[in-house]
Amino acid sequence: MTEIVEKLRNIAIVGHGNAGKTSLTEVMLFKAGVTNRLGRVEDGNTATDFEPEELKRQISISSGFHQYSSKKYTVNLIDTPGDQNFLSDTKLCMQAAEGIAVVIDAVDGVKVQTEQAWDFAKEFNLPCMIFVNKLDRERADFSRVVKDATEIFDDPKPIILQLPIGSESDFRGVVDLFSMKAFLYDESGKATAGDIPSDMQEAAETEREALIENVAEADDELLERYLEGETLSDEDISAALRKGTVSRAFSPVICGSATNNIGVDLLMDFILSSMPSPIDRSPRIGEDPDTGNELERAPDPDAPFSAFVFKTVADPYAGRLTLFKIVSGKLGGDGTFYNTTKDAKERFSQLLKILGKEQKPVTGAVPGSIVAVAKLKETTTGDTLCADNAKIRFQCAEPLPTLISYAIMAKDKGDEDKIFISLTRLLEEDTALRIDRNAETKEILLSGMGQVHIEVTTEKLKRKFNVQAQLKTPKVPYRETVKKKVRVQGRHKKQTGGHGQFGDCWIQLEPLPKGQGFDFVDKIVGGSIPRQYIPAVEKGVIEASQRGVLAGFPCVDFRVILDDGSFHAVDSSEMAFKVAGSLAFKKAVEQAQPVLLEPIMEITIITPDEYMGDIMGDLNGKRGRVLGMDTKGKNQVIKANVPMSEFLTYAPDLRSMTGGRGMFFIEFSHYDEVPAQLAEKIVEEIKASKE
Ligand SMILES: Nc1nc2c(ncn2[C@@H]2O[C@H](COP(=O)(O)OP(=O)(O)OP(=O)(O)O)[C@@H](O)[C@H]2O)c(=O)[nH]1
Ligand SMILES: [Mg+2]
Repeated sequence: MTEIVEKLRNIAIVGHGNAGKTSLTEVMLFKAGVTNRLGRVEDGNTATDFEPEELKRQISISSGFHQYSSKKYTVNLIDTPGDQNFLSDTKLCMQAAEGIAVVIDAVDGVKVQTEQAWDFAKEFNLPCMIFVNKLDRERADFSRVVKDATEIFDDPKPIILQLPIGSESDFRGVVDLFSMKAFLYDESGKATAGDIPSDMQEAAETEREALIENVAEADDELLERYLEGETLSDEDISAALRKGTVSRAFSPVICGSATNNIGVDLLMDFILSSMPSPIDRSPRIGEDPDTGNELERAPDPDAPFSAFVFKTVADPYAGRLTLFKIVSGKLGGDGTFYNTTKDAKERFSQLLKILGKEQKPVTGAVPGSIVAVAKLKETTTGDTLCADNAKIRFQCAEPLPTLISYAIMAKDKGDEDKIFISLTRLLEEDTALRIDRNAETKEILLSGMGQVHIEVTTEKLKRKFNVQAQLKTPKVPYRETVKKKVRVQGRHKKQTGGHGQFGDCWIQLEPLPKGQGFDFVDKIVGGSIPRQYIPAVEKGVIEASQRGVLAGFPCVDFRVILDDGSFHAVDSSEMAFKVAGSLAFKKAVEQAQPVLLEPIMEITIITPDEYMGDIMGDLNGKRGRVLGMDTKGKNQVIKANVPMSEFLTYAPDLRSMTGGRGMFFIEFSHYDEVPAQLAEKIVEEIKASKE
């Protein structure tokens, strides 16, 4: 059984959007005989892009899973999305892989999203290889891409394993520097091995020398022999190539063209020979849920069962599908396990493997397997599953933070609850979404990674749950505060006929420093207001502060000191003092120079150098304040404070400024005063919208 685990490969295909990951996956499945027709992204018939939202846009939105067998090996491919909007799924699904193949477009080169995927690999300590794709395209440039990759990716450092033969429309094959053979491809993707073309002989020899030196460095003993001038055998080099790849000493670079079916067979061979199996990875560390003590699980079939859930798919008919990776032990075709995260026992009736859009029952699975079950009751993404009698909890990666929010409403009146319930279901499968009900503005806020992400979500709402949603830019949660100290009287008196009402208080209102909220101080002496009425005054103040005098936003950062008042033996009541407190507060705010506060966000923008000018100009125009700048690889990183109101829809702006090459993170920072002129305009607009 250990041999099955040794011969298992879980490879995530990652890289920037449009690099050719889905096309490459398609060719691999075709070559392995899994499919009998080669699909194309343009025709909407690939094995791993099948959701209507993907077909419409011709991009991957959710990671696709598929499997092939070759030479007694089983290879699971995870075709991840490269678009910024869907990178959270990429990150979470990369956890199920033992190694990644980074696809780089030979024309576009390394992009910000390529770097992000590379950073995720580093975070998960995943071995990497690079496939330089689209060498058939006009302006494709293998050396430039490798040079860029070497500058940007230092850990693990790229090393060249192949050279392209011919370029652009004349791209015909590759020279393999390990076997020192040329592979030339015909139109069907069939390779003929032969001698290296004479004009490439010299370059190939130089590169082979560099390769062997790099590879030898992964093994001290080998390096010593190499430095002493010994000629290393093919077995030595091949073993060291595998060792260095698996230990992240380097990441081998190979090349080809997915759509022209060049170099794909060599990629498949490399996955078998040099990429890690579950056994090559160190045991996964977890903790005992009862004691918090560290525990570990190795990919041993005889160890107790443990697994973690990295993805959930919401299906309104078939129910929830839970995808998990088995870390240790075995699982049968049906049975039970324990969910440590939810503290719940779960039962499943059919273990499944995922083959594109289909699921196929399996009778069992070993460590390292990527499998799924349907209709679990409690389990969601990120949970740990394990044997009842050997509990463990693993740490899972968090989804990426959301970047953009929209107010979401039902198109048809009365569908609001349905929207909310359906969104909750979608949140199960897409953990990069967030919904909040804003108590202040009464809106349902849908937050995600970008505009396209939010749009796709409304399309899924329609398709999966048959509810139509409308999106609107959300309202900005402004606040109000005061700038001056004042003292006023609040007097509530109604003493005409029957039982009257009487409450009278004097309060001081003063500003507090930013972010301090609210403070109420009781300084009544001599019983000018009886004890039992003092909380009522405070209640009145709090109630009035919920709706500020400027535009009805909550008032914050102030102190109220109650220092005097009077009462009536019969007519005073809690209600009367509450009204008095409320009146006093409103009067005080009007005199205390009220101002509007707006939420300020901290934004981090990562962009290639050439767009810096445009981005900085745009930041200035949007009242941004730059906090600092830094470089990261070939990119610039800008940090700035920006008003939320100006950045509600920044994703499309940045996309158009940088041709999709820039990206950003944004999070709430603090509240700050709105410049007076602008505040006036906002207040007027809000008043007008209320009328
Ligand atoms: N000329 C050429 N085009 C290619 C090659 N590989 C892929 N393409 C085309 O590039 C486009 C994008 O390919 P995909 O396979 O969808 O790219 P992807 O990396 O999966 O993109 P996302 O899923 O959006 O991240 C499609 O139009 C493909 O036909 C190639 O080797 N050469
Ligand atoms: Mg794709």
